[in-house]
Amino acid sequence: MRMPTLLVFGAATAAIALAGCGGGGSSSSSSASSTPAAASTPAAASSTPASSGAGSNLKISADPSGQLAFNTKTLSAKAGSVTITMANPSPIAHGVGVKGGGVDKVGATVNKGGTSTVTVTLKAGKYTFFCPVPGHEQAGMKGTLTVQ
Ligand SMILES: [Cu+2]
Repeated sequence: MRMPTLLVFGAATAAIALAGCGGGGSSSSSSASSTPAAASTPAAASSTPASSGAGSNLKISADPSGQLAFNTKTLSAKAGSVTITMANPSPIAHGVGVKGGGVDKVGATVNKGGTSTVTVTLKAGKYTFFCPVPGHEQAGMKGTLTVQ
């Protein structure tokens, strides 16, 4: 007498469990359809820094003793907007520019105490940052900017 009762009870439990699974499956598929909306939120958030002028901001300086050199030969930045700001503590006028890969842009040439800034939009690759004052790049006032 007990055995059949347990079997019926067990079968009913299994049926309820299956129904529960089916309901759960349909509700999870509806939550999956809301995923694109959730995914668009990070995308909007990531566009905010770009519109606010974020990007790579690199700071360098000219050699303070008057050597035709920057204080670094290598810079690295993330792809996108890249700004290089060069302080000039040198008695010689200097500036900063970026070239390579079709890019060729220079900032102002500034005297001692000034800053030269150049902003470019770069894809991944290697570029050259240099001083646009005639003769300075040739004398070694340049370096490699690696964009990733
Ligand atoms: Cu220079």
